[in-house]
Amino acid sequence: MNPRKKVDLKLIIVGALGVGKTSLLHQYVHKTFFEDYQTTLGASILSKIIILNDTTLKLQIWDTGGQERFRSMVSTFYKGSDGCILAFDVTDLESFEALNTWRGDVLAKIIPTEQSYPMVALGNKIDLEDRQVPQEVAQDWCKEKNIPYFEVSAKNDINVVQAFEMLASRALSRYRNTENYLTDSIKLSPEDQTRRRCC
Ligand SMILES: Nc1nc2c(ncn2[C@@H]2O[C@H](COP(=O)(O)OP(=O)(O)OP(=O)(O)O)[C@@H](O)[C@H]2O)c(=O)[nH]1
Ligand SMILES: [Mg+2]
Repeated sequence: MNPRKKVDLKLIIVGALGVGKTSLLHQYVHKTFFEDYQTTLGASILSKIIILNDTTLKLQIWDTGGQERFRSMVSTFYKGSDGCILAFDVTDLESFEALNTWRGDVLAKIIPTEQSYPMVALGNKIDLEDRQVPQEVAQDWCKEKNIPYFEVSAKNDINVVQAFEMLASRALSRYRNTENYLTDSIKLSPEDQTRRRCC
């Protein structure tokens, strides 16, 4: 019998149109990259099982389409998530400027709303020459918001695993804190017990 604990985590990836959300996810989960662009219609889910700190994590990662017309629909998926990737394209200044709005949207929708909700920011496409967002500018924004920042390339598989696993690790810590809090208070209702996803 495997003595490891198992935890299910729901993660989401958000950001402007075409910044590479789907590509990052495919690189992380399938180790593949496609040059062709197929916009994500609404949302889709990919799963990956990893082992972190002697815990088996089943990551369910929700990929959301960046198109404006899906914005209100995809925001319904934020609810109940354990962490979020904020993605932008370092060659597209507008996509970086939009991060504030994406972050605000997510924080407004997650339940419960809390300061410790895990997020990481990814500046994607660092393999390209025509950068519009200097690394320091992105770093300063993230520092101010207390969000870890990674410069990544879905195409060349740079920093992708590190970024996803940083988020998974933070989401796991938050999960454990909540679990301890609930255990300590010994006030778990049967519904709450069913809701906890640890086995
Ligand atoms: N050079 C380069 N191109 C990338 C990278 N990541 C993604 N792309 C390309 O950027 C385009 C858009 O990528 P997607 O992953 O579909 O972007 P998305 O954010 O999922 O887009 P929506 O679903 O429409 O919101 C595709 O043509 C990808 O091949 C990268 O790291 N480097
Ligand atoms: Mg997509």
